[in-house]
Amino acid sequence: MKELLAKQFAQRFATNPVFYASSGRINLIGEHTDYNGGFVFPGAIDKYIMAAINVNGTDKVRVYSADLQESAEFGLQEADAPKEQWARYIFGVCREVIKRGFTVKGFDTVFAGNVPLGAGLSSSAALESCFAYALNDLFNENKIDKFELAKIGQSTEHNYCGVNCGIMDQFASVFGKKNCLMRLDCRSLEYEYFPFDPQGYKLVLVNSKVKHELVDSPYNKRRESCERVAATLGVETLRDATMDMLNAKKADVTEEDYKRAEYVIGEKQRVLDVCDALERGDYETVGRLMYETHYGLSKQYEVSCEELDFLNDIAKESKVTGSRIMGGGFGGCTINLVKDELYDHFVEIAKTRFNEKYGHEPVIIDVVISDGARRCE
Ligand code: GAF
Repeated sequence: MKELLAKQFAQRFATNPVFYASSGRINLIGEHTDYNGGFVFPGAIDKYIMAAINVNGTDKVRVYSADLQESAEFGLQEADAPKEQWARYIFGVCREVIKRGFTVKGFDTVFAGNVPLGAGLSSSAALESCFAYALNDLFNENKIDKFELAKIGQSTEHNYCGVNCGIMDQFASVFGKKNCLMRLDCRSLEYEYFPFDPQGYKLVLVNSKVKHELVDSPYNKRRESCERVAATLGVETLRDATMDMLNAKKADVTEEDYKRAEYVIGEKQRVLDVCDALERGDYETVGRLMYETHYGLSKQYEVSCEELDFLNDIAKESKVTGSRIMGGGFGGCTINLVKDELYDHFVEIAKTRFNEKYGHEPVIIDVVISDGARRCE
């Protein structure tokens, strides 16, 4: 990818760029817990966005997306927001850096990526983190700390892209470390690296190719439900809620909000239980908890879809250790923890049965847990 970007950059801008990259992420467990102050357990992956960048001595940013084969140009004032949705991610990052009192000057850039779009692997966080990291390095002597870089990406989603997301995706993209998952406490922002190398198992993603798009999806509505319940219970976030507290106020929340909160309360404990099980090497328990999460996301939080439920059923029938929908939901992938000896059989069955039912094969994505945001020398 670096060669491709170098070539395209040279054709357009005729100067020597610096290269930066940041990764997409998986999440083993802990879904929709981040904006509830709970725990998540993600890792960065070997699918990333890379950008070639150089300052251009103007007050304009000129961007070329090698994948879309489209360009955009914008200034750095609030009124200069580009009309292209994809360019708003980069504009938003520039604005959020400036709003925090740091420097951004005009630059030229060409970027590309291999994070499948709409699959729930956080291509948008990878893009934001790549540019946040680059602007910190190019213009600010790396004075912005890594958490602030993640928050710059998150605020970009909130203020320029219409998704009221939590911090998980940008955190994973910025902090990712090779062969490690990270348990993040989204309230205190304390985190711990967990080396992840499950002997005898593979992690595989099965992409339903149902388009996952959080902008305009009911994602923000789920968050509002959680905030309503937290307010009714008199707690800041559902992190501080228990099932007893929820049941005591059952009459004061809607049936729908009750189900949403029930899921979140269960899920925040599951993350901790998975971490404990991993430390014991108990993958059967990890897998069982993944299935529980799927059930919760499907029946209580209602962010699954028919195709993903079907893939989950196939996994169960094929004796896959753990399987669940991954990411924000409404499409995208399942994440599966599969014993080595079952892997080929599962992949074959998933492809055949899904194809029979939906007329196309799901895409199998093997992932390697990798480093996060970086300058590529
Ligand atoms: C999306 C969001 F961007 C994350 O913040 C998180 O809430 C996730 O959905 C669900 O766990 O990826």
